[in-house]
Amino acid sequence: MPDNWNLTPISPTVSPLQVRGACPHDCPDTCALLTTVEGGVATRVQGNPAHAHTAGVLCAKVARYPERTYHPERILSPLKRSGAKGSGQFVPVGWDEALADIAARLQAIATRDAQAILPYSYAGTMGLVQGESMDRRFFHRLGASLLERTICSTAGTEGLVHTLGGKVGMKVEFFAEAQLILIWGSNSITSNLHFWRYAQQAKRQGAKLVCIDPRRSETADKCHEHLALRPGTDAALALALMHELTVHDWLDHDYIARYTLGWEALRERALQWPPERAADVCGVPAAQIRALARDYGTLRPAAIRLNYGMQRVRGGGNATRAVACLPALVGAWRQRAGGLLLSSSGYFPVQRAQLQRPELLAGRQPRSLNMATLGNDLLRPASADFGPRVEALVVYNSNPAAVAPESGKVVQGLARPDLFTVVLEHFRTDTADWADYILPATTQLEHWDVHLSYGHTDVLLNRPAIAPLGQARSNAQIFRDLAARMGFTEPCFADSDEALCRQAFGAAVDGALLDAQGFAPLHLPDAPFAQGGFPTPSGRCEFFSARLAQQGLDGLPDHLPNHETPGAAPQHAPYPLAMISPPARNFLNSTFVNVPSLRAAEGRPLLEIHPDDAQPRGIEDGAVVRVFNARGSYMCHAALSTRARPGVVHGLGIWWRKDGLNGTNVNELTSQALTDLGAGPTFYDCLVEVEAVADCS
Ligand SMILES: Nc1nc2c(c(=O)[nH]1)N[C@H]1C(S)=C(S)[C@@H](COP(=O)(O)OP(=O)(O)OC[C@H]3O[C@@H](n4cnc5c(=O)[nH]c(N)nc54)[C@H](O)[C@@H]3O)O[C@H]1N2
Ligand SMILES: Nc1nc2c(c(=O)[nH]1)N[C@H]1C(S)=C(S)[C@@H](COP(=O)(O)OP(=O)(O)OC[C@H]3O[C@@H](n4cnc5c(=O)[nH]c(N)nc54)[C@H](O)[C@@H]3O)O[C@H]1N2
Ligand code: SF4
Ligand SMILES: [Mo]
Repeated sequence: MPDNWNLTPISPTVSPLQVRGACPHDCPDTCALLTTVEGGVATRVQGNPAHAHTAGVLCAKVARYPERTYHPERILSPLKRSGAKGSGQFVPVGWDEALADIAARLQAIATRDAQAILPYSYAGTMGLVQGESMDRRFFHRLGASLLERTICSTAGTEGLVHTLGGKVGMKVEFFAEAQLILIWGSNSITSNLHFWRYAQQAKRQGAKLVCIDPRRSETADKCHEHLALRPGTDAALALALMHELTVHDWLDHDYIARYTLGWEALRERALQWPPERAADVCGVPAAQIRALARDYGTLRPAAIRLNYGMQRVRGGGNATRAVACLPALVGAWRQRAGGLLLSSSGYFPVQRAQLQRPELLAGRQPRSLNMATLGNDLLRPASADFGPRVEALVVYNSNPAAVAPESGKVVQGLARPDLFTVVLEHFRTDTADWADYILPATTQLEHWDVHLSYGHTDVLLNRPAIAPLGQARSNAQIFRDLAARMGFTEPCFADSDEALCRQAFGAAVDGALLDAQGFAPLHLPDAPFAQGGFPTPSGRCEFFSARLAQQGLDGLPDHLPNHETPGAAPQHAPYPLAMISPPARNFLNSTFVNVPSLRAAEGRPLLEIHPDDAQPRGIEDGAVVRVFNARGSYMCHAALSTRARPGVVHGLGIWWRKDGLNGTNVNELTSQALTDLGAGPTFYDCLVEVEAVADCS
């Protein structure tokens, strides 16, 4: 069936103009943007009031988009390293010279073994065109190493896949009609603002809001209840809730019998988790667990907003499975305002094979490297097991020196004189500092793209509002240009960015509607699992997963203690505090850290620490502290705060390393250990010690 995508370009002569776009950031809200353009300059970026989820409101970060776009430090021409690696010395060069040199260097490596080339990208833009189209074609054709893009969500994803069948769940708008909302591992006011609007609506209509989070976050402040459990203990809590639902018979037996699998086995496991046992593990009062179970067992509709904050620990996959079992037990899915939402991205009919062209591998099966272990992999020698040493790294849409775990090793790898590094960027990030070439990329205001959402169920189109600044080119254009230099002649390397937009969804989405209003809804039932129909192999909610059992894993969800539990192993003894490092409100991972107004709002790199932990260490509010473990050390200012529970400290936000008092950030401390399912990183499974530093700044 032909698609009806028209993609009319904007008129360059009308001024002022309002151009419809989409927020590109890694945020569940995927807002619809309206950019005002005057004389070719973007003067204002607002939320599109016509888009219901955006409702005309943007977060503080993206409301500052012109400030970021026209930032005096934007990279506007290709830069070639002119001093020692990491010296920060670069000279501008023309595109022809840069592309020719990069192509020659990659070609020389590929002639020996293309797997020595590693692409590294994540979600700097979530756009399907600038994030996962021409780039994938290029690396597939080359035969480069594949990248497992695990850095954020794979533990939770696998947890959902093995329970509900995929990244599917409630429609976000129906949270507004719930009577009970569990906000679980999510600081919604910071990282999911437009969901919070619906939660507020529910609250005004009498709903009870409960926050489950080790940190007393801004969101916890505004909920009726806050359960401040220890990091990595969510499965224990969920099992104790099941215990209570079972012993009080707050179960929907009919739903369980018709639409679930493995209840008898799960029941037995749950009965091993009386609230006292979980209270011990989670560090919360048993009475609080009992009260939560009563609410969840008796209030309807009951909705859970799960977020990825709770799966960045060893047992993150199992914890997601345990929580995802709860709605089926009480039949919450029967109502459209009941159930659970972690991610809605599985609903979108993206034509990934069309976009990425895996057939360009032509039968080759390159090795696959996990982006969460970049530090180790950059330092590994060639071996039969590993394959060739990584000789070239091409980074785009990511800032691994700042965001990847155990960043001391990442930086040691980037500093290798024999590593050829190309970084496509807007700014001189911590990663770009180590590049051999920095290539200037366009921002969302300057290129075409099309977006799914992981927080709502609309497709969004992004039309360029302004011409590329300086010599910037879109990621897709840069890989198209590199393909041409490498002599790749397959017709798919000629596809324009607009053609890629069309290919992302084809006829599966109403292109005319997208063209006209900038967004188009998917057509989905309001209560997707009211009568079962889960996208699992059995069609049921799988409490017991035969697929996991076949892999030799536990078929039932269980509580798995963190890799790093205070006192559990001799090597952990010197590090008694658990550190989590959740998002800062005014940054988006490590993006926006260099935007002056947002940086001013965020203040300076901080460690939140409870007064009971600070006092015996002689740490005063505002003092410079050294946070350390066997992997490294990070210096910042202490914020004495009861937002922290005793025993847990918080290093908020992903500041750039170069902003740290000793040139590091929190990821100097995090480990490369992986999660139980999905081989994800364990950022919040990290023990540290903190000491006051005599004098510094
Ligand atoms: N402003 C802003 N928004 C963002 C981001 C950002 O950096 N800044 N990041 C974006 C990205 S990449 C993502 S993946 C999404 C979601 O990003 P998430 O990482 O899910 O972020 P939050 O919603 O802040 O939720 C994290 C919450 O989980 C809590 N937490 C930590 N450990 C545990 C635990 O073991 N159990 C439980 N129950 N809670 C725990 C933290 O204290 C924090 O309040 O947000 C996106 N939105
Ligand atoms: N300690 C700790 N570490 C974490 C987390 C945590 O909670 N704690 N969260 C983790 C999570 S959830 C995630 S998702 C990762 C995020 O890690 P990343 O995906 O690396 O996210 P950012 O740090 O925002 O870096 C994105 C970069 O892409 C660039 N960019 C944006 N748009 C474009 C474009 O169109 N073209 C090109 N070439 N570049 C572009 C931006 O300028 C920015 O520097 O970090 C993880 N790291
Ligand atoms: S970062 Fe999130 S809340 Fe902010 S504009 Fe983008 S999608 Fe909306
Ligand atoms: Mo993420």
